[in-house]
Amino acid sequence: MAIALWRTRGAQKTFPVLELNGRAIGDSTAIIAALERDLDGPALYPRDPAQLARALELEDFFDEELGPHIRLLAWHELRRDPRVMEKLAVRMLPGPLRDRESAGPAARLLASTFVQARYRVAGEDEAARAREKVLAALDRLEAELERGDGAHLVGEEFSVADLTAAALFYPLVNPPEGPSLIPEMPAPFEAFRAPLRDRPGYRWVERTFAEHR
Ligand SMILES: N[C@@H](CCC(=O)N[C@@H](CS)C(=O)NCC(=O)O)C(=O)O
Repeated sequence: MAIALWRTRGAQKTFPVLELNGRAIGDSTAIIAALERDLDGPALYPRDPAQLARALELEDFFDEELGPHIRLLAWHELRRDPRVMEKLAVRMLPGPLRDRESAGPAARLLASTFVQARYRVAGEDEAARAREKVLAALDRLEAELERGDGAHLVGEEFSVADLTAAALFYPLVNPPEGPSLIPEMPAPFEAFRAPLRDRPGYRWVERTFAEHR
């Protein structure tokens, strides 16, 4: 958080932060807007104004209605499983610290304390609500896919809507093309995930990572 605040001169405390043409831009929505404006390359914004409005509405939906809830759920389960939490916390340490034997328990304690203080992840009621929100987002993803060609959320091209939905479902699906920060998820998270594996939305996330990442 300190680094993000420093790079964006106090404007943003989360990552990602993109440095582009001498400017540090925080928040993925603003980052994508800047990339569309300032760089040539495959467009993430549909050209058709009506499709663009729909794509931005879907970006906003997954950003607000999926992102915070899937994060809370993942941290909730990780925090309850000291063994997996320690593995993850050690992977996030800078190189030289990672190799010290005593670093594991300290990193776990620090990570555990931080995520509870920052996101209030310890409550069972909050975790149950997060599960409902993730399932509602999966329902919406599938409903939107049914409206179109089945491969894309808006139109027939990969857009900001596909990018946002697939990226934010990453902790649930954990596709092989994604970042490999999470060695394994705790058993209760696996139990939540298992019945979803055959859902069209879950499969779409796997396919989208395989084709576009
Ligand atoms: N809506 C923001 C969410 C960013 C976000 O939550 N980033 C996480 C890492 S993926 C973060 O930096 N968390 C640190 C914190 O919230 O303290 C975006 O799309 O950029």
